[in-house]
Amino acid sequence: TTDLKAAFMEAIPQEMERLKMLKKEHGAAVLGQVTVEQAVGGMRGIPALLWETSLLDAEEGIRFRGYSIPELQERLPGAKPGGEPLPEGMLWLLLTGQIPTAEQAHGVTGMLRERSAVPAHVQQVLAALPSGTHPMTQLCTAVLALQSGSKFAAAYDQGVHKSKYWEPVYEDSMDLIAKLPGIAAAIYRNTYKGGARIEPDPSLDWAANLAHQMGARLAPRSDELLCVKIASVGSALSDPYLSYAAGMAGLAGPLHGLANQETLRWVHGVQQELGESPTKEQLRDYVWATLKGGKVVPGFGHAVLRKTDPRYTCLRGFAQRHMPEYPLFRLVSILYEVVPDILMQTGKVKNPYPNVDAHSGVLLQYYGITEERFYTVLFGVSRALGVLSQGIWSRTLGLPIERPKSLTIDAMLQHVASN
Ligand code: AMX
Repeated sequence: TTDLKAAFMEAIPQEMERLKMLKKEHGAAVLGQVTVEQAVGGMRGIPALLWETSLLDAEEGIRFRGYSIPELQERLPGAKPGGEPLPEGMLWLLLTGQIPTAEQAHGVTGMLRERSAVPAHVQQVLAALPSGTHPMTQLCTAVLALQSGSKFAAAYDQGVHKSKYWEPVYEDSMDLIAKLPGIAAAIYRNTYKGGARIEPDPSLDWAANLAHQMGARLAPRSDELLCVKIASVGSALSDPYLSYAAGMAGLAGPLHGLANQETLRWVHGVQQELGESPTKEQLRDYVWATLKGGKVVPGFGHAVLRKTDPRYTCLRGFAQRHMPEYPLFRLVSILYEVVPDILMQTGKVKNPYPNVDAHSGVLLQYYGITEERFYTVLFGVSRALGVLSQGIWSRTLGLPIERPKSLTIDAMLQHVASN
C-alpha cells in the first residue's frame, strides 16, 4: 500500500500484543533506581517513559526505529535520486517501523498536500500580532488557533470510545504536519517580508514547499537543506494541537531549541570582534571570556549525549559538500577544534562536544535565511514529525496520563534518614 494510514493500521495489532506481553511478563522488573541527585537535577537519566519512535544513546546519538542518521541518509528515498531523504519517508518510518519505498514516500507527500491549506482565521491571528513578536511565540499562537479544528477534541466531546482515540489523533497529527510549512512561511513573511504571502506550489514536496513559500531569493539547494534539517526529529504528548504547542513553548527556551538562534548571535559576535579569520589563540580567549561572563557557549554540550551530536556531523557533511570555503563554516570548524578542550578544562561540563545547534544556523545563513530569530521555528516544524508520530502511538497503545511524583526537601531527608 502507498496509504500511510493503512500501513499504520497494519502495524497496530503486533505492537499492542508486544505491550501487553511486556506488562504481563515483566511488569515488576526494575528499570533503574532514582537518586536524590536525579530528583533535584531535572530527572536526568531516569528511565521512566515508553517511547517507540526513537532512542537516544549517550555515546552514539539518536536512532529512529533502530536506524542511525547516516543509515537513514543511505536508505530513505530522496526527493531526487541520491538526494537528501524526504521527511515524508521519515514520517512513514516513524509510524510504521518500515523503511518506505519512493512511491510510499510520495504517497505521503500527496496526502499532506491535500491537508495543507491554512485556515484564514489563523492567518488573521498571525497578522494581528505585534511585528516584534518572537517567531516561536507566533508558532505556538498559530497552532493553538488551529486547535479549534481538532478532530480529537470533537470526537472526545461526542464521547468516542477510548479504543478509537488513535484515529482522530492520527487525523489531527497529519493535518497539523501538513499545515506547518504554510504556518512557518506565514510567520517568516509577516515578520521579515512585509506580510505578502506566496501560494504553495502543488508540484513540490513538503519541505520544498516550505522553502518555496518562505520566499523567492533562496539559493538552489535550500530545499534540500530543509530536507536535511527537517529529518532531524525529536520529543512531547496528548490533543495534538495543545500538546505540540506546549512542546514548542519548551523548545523556545535558550538552553533547548533557542540555542539555534543563540549560536548564530554568538558566532556573529566572534566575527564582529575578531574579524573573518581569527586565530585559535584569539578564539580561545573569546570562549574563556564568555565562560567568565557567566554565560554558556551555545551549541556545545548536551544533557544526554556524551559525543559529538550525529546531527551536527550530518550538517557538517552537508557543508563540506556544498560550501567548504564559506567563511562562517570555516569559523564553525575551527570552533570545533577549540571549544571542547576549553569546556573540558572547566572540569564540570559533562559533554564538551557540539550539538546540532552549533551548525544549523550557519547553513541557513549560507542559503539566505539570515533572520536567526526564525531558526527555532524550522527546528519546531521538523520536530512535529517525531513528536506527533509518538503521540499517535501513545493514544493507540492507550498509555495512561503521565504523573511523575514530586518530593519536598523534607520528604527526601526523611527518606534518607529512614534508610
Ligand atoms: N557552556 C558553558 N557551560 C556549560 C556548557 C556550555 N556549552 N554546557 C554545560 N555547561 C555547564 C552547565 O551550565 C553546568 O554548570 P553549573 O554546574 O555551573 O550549573 C555544568 O556545565 C554541568 O552541566 P552538564 O551536566 O554538562 O549539562 P546539562 O545537562 O546541565 O545541560 C545543556 C545541557 C545542553 C543545557 C548545556 O550543555 C548547555 O547549556 N549548552 C549550551 C546551550 C545549548 O547548546 N543548548 C542546545 C542543546 C541541544 C538542544 O536541545 N537543542
